[in-house]
Amino acid sequence: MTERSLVLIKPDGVARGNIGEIIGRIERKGLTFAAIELKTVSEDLAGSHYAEHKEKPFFGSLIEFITSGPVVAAVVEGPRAIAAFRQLAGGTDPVEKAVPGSIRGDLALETGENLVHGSDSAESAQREIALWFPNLASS
Ligand code: DAT
Ligand code: MG
Repeated sequence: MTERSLVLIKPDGVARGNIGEIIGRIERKGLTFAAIELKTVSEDLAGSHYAEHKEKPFFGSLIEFITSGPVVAAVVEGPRAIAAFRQLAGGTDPVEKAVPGSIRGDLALETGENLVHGSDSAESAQREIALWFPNLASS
């Protein structure tokens, strides 16, 4: 079944010049892009996107980081796209939970600056796509 996932290349990935590297890995896996856009992230959008983490001690630094520069927001599409991209991304902590061959495992050093976001479930994907791409028809 074809799925859609909301993928972000976070400000560290854009600033480090990793857009092409990350897009290349997504395309090599066989996933396709239903939407892709360079975006400046407002505090409002950041807070809604990360609402599940509102009570966490790192919430403030997370919002500061994700609003610190432009991100690439994309809707990635394909069979099992949600799980497929989470595998491409690797563990949240790019060292402690390093997955060799993954985006974070290969390219990131810190949990706070781990290059990419990918929706973690079908419900999250639907919510996040509506938030970032309100004009994209849901399917
Ligand atoms: P993921 O991005 O793998 O879905 P998450 O949803 O648990 O991870 O957390 C969202 C982001 O918040 C994560 O990519 C980086 C940051 N984060 C998570 N846990 C953290 C921690 N213990 N310290 C600092 N930042 C953290
Ligand atoms: Mg998450």
